[in-house]
Amino acid sequence: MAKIGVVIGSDSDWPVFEPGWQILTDFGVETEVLVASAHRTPDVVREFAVSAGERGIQVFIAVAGAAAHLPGVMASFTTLPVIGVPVSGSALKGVDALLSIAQMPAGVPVGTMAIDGGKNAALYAISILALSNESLARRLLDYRNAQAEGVRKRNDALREKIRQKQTPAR
Ligand code: RP5
Repeated sequence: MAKIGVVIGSDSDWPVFEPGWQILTDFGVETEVLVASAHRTPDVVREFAVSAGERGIQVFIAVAGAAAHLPGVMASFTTLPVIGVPVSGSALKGVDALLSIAQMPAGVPVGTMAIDGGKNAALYAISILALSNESLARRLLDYRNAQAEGVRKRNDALREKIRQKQTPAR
């Protein structure tokens, strides 16, 4: 079974990724989560990246805030796809992390999500795995269809509310 390696720069980043972890779990995708920092524990980061193949990891998600080097450092140690999630918890509200993660020099890419975009990181990772996993591809389509149905229902509810307000009381 395909596995996603999730590395978060600090346990304080977990609330940003927890909704994404929930999605991965709901899709039946196994995760291996590690707290490790590109600055504070660089050796642990390297070990996690280079040993991925033997543990069945196919995609990495790296979540970090402030001067967020973690996704880029992970990507430097592996050719597996690395999806970066900038965290908003800094004085610059995540703009620092967004630029650090997105502005990788050419040669070692990191796919960058929105600030605090943990859910999309999970869905993007699933879409990569779904390229070679039909059952995941079907579940991803079901997820999209359910989402579209939710929008239709909210549209109907809002239009009904507006209609009732427009109807003059007798
Ligand atoms: C970054 O510094 C982490 O990813 C986190 O977003 C931020 C603060 O870390 P803590 O001081 O909460 O451990 O490296």
